Amino acid sequence: MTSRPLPDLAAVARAFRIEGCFLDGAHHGNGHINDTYAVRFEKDGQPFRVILQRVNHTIFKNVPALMENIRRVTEHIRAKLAGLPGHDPAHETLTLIPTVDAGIFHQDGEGNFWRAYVFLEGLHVVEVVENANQAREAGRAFADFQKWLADLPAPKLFETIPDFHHTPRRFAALEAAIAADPHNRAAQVKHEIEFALARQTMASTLVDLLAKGELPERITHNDTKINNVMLEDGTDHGTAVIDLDTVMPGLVHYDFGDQIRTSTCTGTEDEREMKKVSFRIGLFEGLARGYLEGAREFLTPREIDYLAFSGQLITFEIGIRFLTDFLQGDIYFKTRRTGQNIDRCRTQFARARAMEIARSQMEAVIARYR
Ligand code: ADP
Ligand code: GN1
Ligand code: MG
Repeated sequence: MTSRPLPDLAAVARAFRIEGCFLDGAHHGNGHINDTYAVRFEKDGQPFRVILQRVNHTIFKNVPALMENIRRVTEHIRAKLAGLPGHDPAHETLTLIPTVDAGIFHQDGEGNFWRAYVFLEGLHVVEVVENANQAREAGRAFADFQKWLADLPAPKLFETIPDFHHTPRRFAALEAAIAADPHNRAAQVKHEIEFALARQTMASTLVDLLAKGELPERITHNDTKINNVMLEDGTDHGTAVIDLDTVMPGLVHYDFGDQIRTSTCTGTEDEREMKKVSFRIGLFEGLARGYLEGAREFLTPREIDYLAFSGQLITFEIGIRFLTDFLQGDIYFKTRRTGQNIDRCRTQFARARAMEIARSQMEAVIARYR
């Protein structure tokens, strides 16, 4: 939005090793968490772009540890791809630009944390999947990402947001928000609260299987929405997985579930006309095919058994997070209008419900590609 003020991007850029003259900068992308800017420079008459990002340090309490995760993950992927024929490390993962004193982030005078990435040119993101090929490409890209990180050397990655996909704790947070109702909003969203409360038993399914050792913990992305993977211009080939703030130990179902949420439905995340929101089995088929093409070789049979279910669970989980944030006065997700979080919640619940209904069809697709 044009009215949002821009920080002094030229001053921020001076903290990084960027060889060129600053031209200008603008807000970039549609993330809900960080502040992202595309900044233009010029060197020897050639313009080029850089991404500057102010990391949300209210949400991410330990930015230095988070940045160390990102350094390790991107260096590991880069080294791995350098040895794999047909791959281009510079385009298939993010590249951090160091600060002038060789650090991986810059802290400004106000305590904000900044990082700089090489701008991934020739690639784009979509906000809503347009066809089954995009779903398949995104699925394969996230599967590759999980595969490439499977042998990341110890130590374990830092947990940047504890219990990020602990659905029962997300549910407990919703119950607390309903009880406190600090903005007197609960009365407006009775149906959504009812929908959520009726599904409490489902919430613990995955964390229980993890606790029992029936599903293995792996390194997962945890925020696999469709605008966190870059597709090649022209071909839509799934290329770089981005937004690495939540890469940490998790279940593959957190990733596949969030991909089902964002890659198999029509309508935007905050669509207000519910008739535009529908689950598309053809898009799910594309996604499942692409994901299993990449992940089949390392998944256990038990993990595959829960892939179809993960869609309804993770979509429900994100729905209750939007509902909780609405009740708490819109303090977590960025919003541009009042009611945006409740619109987001409604689309998630409509999607989750559609997946409940389509469950046996989804299972049949998984059975075909497993
Ligand atoms: P958030 O955590 O707020 O979602 P992201 O890291 O996902 O932030 O970045 C927001 C958007 O900025 C992405 O959806 C993508 O469109 C764009 N983006 C991020 N990093 C790059 C990059 N290195 N090159 C090009 N575009 C990028
Ligand atoms: C946030 O950062 P972004 O916009 O890609 C959120 C995800 C939610 C998503 C819902 C760190 O993702 O967990 O699923 O919004 N990220 C964080 O659109 O909370
Ligand atoms: Mg993002």
